[in-house]
Amino acid sequence: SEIIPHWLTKQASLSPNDTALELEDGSCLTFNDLMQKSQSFAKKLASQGVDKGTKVGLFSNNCTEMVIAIHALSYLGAVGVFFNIRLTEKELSFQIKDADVSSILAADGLANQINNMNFSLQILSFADVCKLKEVNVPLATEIALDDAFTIMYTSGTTGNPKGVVHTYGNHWWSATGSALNIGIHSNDKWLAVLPLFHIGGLSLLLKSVIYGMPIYLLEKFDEQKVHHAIMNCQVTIASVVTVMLHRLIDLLGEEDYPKSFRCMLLGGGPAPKGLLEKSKDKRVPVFQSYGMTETSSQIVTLSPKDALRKLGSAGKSLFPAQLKIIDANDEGIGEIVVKGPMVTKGYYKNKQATAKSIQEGWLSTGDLGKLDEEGFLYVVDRRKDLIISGGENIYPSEIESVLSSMVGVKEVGVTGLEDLKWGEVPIAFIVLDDASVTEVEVLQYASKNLAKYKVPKKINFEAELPRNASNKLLRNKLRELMQ
Ligand code: S0N
Ligand code: AMP
Ligand code: MG
Ligand code: MG
Ligand code: MG
Repeated sequence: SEIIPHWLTKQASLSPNDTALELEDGSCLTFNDLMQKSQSFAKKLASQGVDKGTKVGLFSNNCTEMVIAIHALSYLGAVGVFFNIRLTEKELSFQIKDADVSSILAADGLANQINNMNFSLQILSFADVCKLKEVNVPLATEIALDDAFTIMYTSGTTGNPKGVVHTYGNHWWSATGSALNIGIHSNDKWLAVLPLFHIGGLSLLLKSVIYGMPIYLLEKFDEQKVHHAIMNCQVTIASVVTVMLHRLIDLLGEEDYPKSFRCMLLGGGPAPKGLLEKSKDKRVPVFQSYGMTETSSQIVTLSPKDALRKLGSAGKSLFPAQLKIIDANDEGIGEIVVKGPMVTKGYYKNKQATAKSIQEGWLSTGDLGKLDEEGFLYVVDRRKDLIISGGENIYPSEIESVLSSMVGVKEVGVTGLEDLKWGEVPIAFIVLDDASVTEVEVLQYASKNLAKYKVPKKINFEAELPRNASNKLLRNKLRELMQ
């Protein structure tokens, strides 16, 4: 394994007094502050037995303590398991067990929520950790690029969610690959408003220490606050998903963002052509990117020089990465497969799923795309059945399996419906074997077991569901039932 110096320690020695983190209230942490606080946090955590390879769950919204906790884990060689804070007890329970999580660090404001969930493992709020005594353990001075650093769960067409393992090397190559495309400017300040528990958000923290660049951290998305940050706080780059860009463009009106704002990095789902055109008209420098949890964020991004000329394209693969389209039809549309050092080596303790997705380093994304004559990627369709609502992934099978377990429900089919607010939302079609079951009851049951964004926006009761000759559910025919 290649060895590099610990990245935060290195940056703290190169640029001790430069800003690492800036908050809404104007307060800042320098790289030296961030190193000191992270090392102290690490020594406190060590008192709880956290050391190399320990899986530590993180349940937090965006805040300074979360940033500190993440770097603290790296000083101990521990692995961070990132939980989506919208998940229910049932959903979290699976991930905690699957990832062998031994303790959970929770944001102070969320500790109650997760404590009420009755997990039989240690839960410490960030404030709890701060009260612990430092133990004088040796902290990492180096990073082995092949070591695992983070795990994030992602669902699939069937079966349980899978833990995507990111090594330090994956994050390193993601950050350098991005820099070789977007460049590093001395005045750069990257806005982090995407949740840090998804890869698009987390990747910014690692870019920060590797580039020596400040992050402007927002606790959560609020279009007014993002607008303010871009207009008045010298943010030069922001990462957003489509729904965020929609709301920002509406707010922008006839104003212009400052000239120094050089990149609105759009990812995490389809980029509607209309929105891209509107952004162009308003001189918002949108760069579409394509990536996923498995590729440690963007692996294909439109470069500044092509952004206007190739509107609608996700660009070319980043410098260290490769891309090809396989099994193309006569229109050239086929599956997007990618390779590069930012691609995960696999799913946690799941050799079978890993072998199915990654062959000789090539990751099968399941997404459909085509290349134009100059080699620019156009993403045509998402992975089979995947619904993306406001940047959150939803698989119909997950909802179907939950609703099918409800008493009185005989069959369930779920599909996505276009939605003005979220892009797409899930809707369910249900055949009952107890006619007295109501929509309200189904929704209550769904809310108990599924994260809010996965709860179907509409329940349609049907006499039967469309199936083929071998009795397989035809999800693409479900919508026709509504007519
Ligand atoms: C869009 C967000 C911010 C919406 O949240 P908002 O408006 O703040 O909602 P809340 O006030 O929290 O809740 C209001 C009600 O709305 C429900 N709700 C919340 N989110 C959703 C949703 N997504 N879909 C449907 N409903 C939602 C709440 O439940 C609540 O309901 P009520 O009022 O009834 O209780 C938020 O959803 C958000 O942050 N989304 C983004 C998530 C994200 O990060 N996705 C990207 C994941 N993918 C990746 O990271 C890989 C790609 C990538 O790396 C990347 C992505 C983007 C840009 C760059 C990159 C890159 O490559 O670097
Ligand atoms: P996740 O790993 O949860 O972030 O999901 C990533 C998925 O989002 C990809 O596999 C695609 O299906 C979708 N996606 C990401 N970028 C784009 C894009 N530029 N256009 C269309 N879909 C995208
Ligand atoms: Mg996902
Ligand atoms: Mg809101
Ligand atoms: Mg497993």
